[in-house]
Amino acid sequence: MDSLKDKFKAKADILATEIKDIIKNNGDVKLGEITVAQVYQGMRGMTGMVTETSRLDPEEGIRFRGYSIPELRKMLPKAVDGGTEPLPEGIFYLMLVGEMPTQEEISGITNEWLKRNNVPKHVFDVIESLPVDTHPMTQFVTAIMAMQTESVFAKAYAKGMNKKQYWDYAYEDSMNLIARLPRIAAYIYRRKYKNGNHIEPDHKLDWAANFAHMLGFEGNDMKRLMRLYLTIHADHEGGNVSAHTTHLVGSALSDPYLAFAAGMNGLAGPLHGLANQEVLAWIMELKESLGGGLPTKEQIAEYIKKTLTDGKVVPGYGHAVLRKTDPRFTAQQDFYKTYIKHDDICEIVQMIYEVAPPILESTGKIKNPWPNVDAHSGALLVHYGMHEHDFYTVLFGVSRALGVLASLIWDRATGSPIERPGSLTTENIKAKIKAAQKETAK
Ligand code: CMX
Repeated sequence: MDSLKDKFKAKADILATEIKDIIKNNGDVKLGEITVAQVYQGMRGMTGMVTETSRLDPEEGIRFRGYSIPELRKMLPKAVDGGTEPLPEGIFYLMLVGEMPTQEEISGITNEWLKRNNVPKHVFDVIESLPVDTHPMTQFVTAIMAMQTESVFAKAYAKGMNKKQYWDYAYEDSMNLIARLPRIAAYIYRRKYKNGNHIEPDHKLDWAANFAHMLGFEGNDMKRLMRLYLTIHADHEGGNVSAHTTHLVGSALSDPYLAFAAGMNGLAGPLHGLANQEVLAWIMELKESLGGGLPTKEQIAEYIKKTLTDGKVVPGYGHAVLRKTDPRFTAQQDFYKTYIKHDDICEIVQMIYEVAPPILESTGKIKNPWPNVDAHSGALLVHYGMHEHDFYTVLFGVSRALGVLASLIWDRATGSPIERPGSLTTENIKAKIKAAQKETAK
């Protein structure tokens, strides 16, 4: 067993027993009440699942195992060659075992992923069978599905697997998947935008730097950005569409390939991960409509108002849980100020940040007028030369694998059951409202 797996097993045995005790002794403790509005409106604020890897506070933003993003940027191990941003290997380790990793433990994961990164040829063949202009997220999901042939979980289950072994095979599949995703993503990028001129992995590089290399970006800048990018997009507690879908599909004991591909289909939606592509397209449309250059704040305000009157959303703004500026936005803003200092698109992102919130607030219905993670990411990518907006969600997906697969391993280790919430018809709800009104009239 590798040392991460050993460590996980030790922690999982303790927590699985604890969870059994909690359910047995305190299973009837109430965690909240469910309202009619919550049932109709996307289950907002309704606690309905357990996710060990991270927790989202509406006012403060995400904490991974208790650590905020600024803390993680300081504390997680960096690349030994003078890296200044955390290595995503570290956030995975932290999410999986709940401890801050040492530099040595990080190198262990880098090496483990390098060992596992070979993508079977048929996966590339399947990608090649799609029209080259197929959206990169569709190519990505198709490739993950094609790679399901490699699932050790599915094979072991078919042979007859004891429940106690689920986590072990889920771990193996997850580690293999994470190791291979950058290669697949880079292949799609080079196929679609670089005439199929592919770049082999460099076995001397860490996971994020190797990804930048395979995408075709040499030098420190993109490597540093990828390390930050792949760290901060990794997880956002369990209820977001990609995490929840992975958890839900995995709850049917669908293997990690099937579960993760399902999650990625959710990430490809414009209200979730695709918003990073939308933001850039929206900014470029504004720039082009004004003939290039920097717009004024008045022009930005007008553009936002027009977006709203056209019945569209302002991409990169708002959130289902957050009620403040997303700390993942702030981390990218800080990255811009530290390493880039001047860039037109990043300046437009800043100007939108000043102009948009009061306009969104004035609609009286948008609960969070502040920017989310997607409001900034594209501007940094464009600065370093990645102009292909429709690829951005794939980068998000590669990172999101770290969180949702760490959670999936936990699900299998703690015996998390098939998910099956109840539902009502509107007739049922009307009857319940009537009964409640009768009760208060008494
Ligand atoms: N622009 C315009 N209208 C918005 C808006 C925005 N940025 N954010 C919310 N609204 C609207 C909603 O569409 C809704 O309108 P209706 O009542 O007409 O249906 C109303 O305001 C209330 O919505 P809410 O409760 O504030 O927000 P939700 O929890 O329903 O939705 C989200 C959250 C993220 C889908 C929404 O804010 C949005 O569409 N934002 C733009 C897309 C985006 O940036 N998504 C990325 C989110 C982060 C991620 O997952 O990656």
